[in-house]
Amino acid sequence: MSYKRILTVQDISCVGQCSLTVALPILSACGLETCVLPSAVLSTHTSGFTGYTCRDLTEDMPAILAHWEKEGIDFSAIYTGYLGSTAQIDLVKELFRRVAADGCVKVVDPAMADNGALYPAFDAAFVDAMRSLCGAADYVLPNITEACFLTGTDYRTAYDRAYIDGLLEKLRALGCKNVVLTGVSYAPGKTGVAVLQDGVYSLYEHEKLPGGCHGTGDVYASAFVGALLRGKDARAAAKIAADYTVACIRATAAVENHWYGVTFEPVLGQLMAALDA
Ligand code: PXL
Repeated sequence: MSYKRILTVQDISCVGQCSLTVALPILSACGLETCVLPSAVLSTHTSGFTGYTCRDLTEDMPAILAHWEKEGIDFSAIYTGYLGSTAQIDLVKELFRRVAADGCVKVVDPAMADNGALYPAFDAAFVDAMRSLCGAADYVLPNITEACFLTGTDYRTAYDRAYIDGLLEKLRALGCKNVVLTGVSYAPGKTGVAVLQDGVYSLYEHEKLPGGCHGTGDVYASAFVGALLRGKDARAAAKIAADYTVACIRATAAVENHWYGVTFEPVLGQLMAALDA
């Protein structure tokens, strides 16, 4: 039996159901040994809470990497989510060089923006650094806002296939081998994921549920990586992750006053079943 060890690098938002508190349980449920490199510890995530604490762990990261290297520890996949600074992006590039096993799958979720705007912590220099990290990835998973920032494209809420094709091609021109673009909606009531896998376009469309939920990007990316590492191709993994995310959003809507995150736990069984199908 092949047993895969994956490293995920992102923050721990202690409360908020995003980043590591989502990635770790989802990847474990997918049957993967999941190692973590926490980039920061925050009391909550930064979207909707005020007065959160944040301890940046950038200074600890080089010593952690050096220790792993000394121990001969390497990874079948490295998956990055929310990163706090350009220094952390540089460290991820070091990880790609120094602890990637042969054939290591590098997945970058450029978690930095949504709904046409950057998250509060980020600026143009961060976008430049993220662009360069995406160029070193096998798979990138931006939403449309992030794709626009990465490619210098005007953000639009109404668009056609040519606009999406333009984003996918410009992302590929950065050096990313495969692109999974989330939140692609060509018709009211529908949304989906556009995948450019080895240059071949596909779209998985599904129902668009009313109301957004914070953290869906992290749920989606974690489930996608889990499915990919379980041997699905990008197209199949994109579908499995989309179906799971829809189930999570539905489950969240059933919980009163749960505004800050996605209740992904009660439907983990659905993800596991989809991987075995
Ligand atoms: O879900 C992305 C995310 C992760 N981590 C932190 C965040 C956010 C989005 O706002 O603030 C700390």
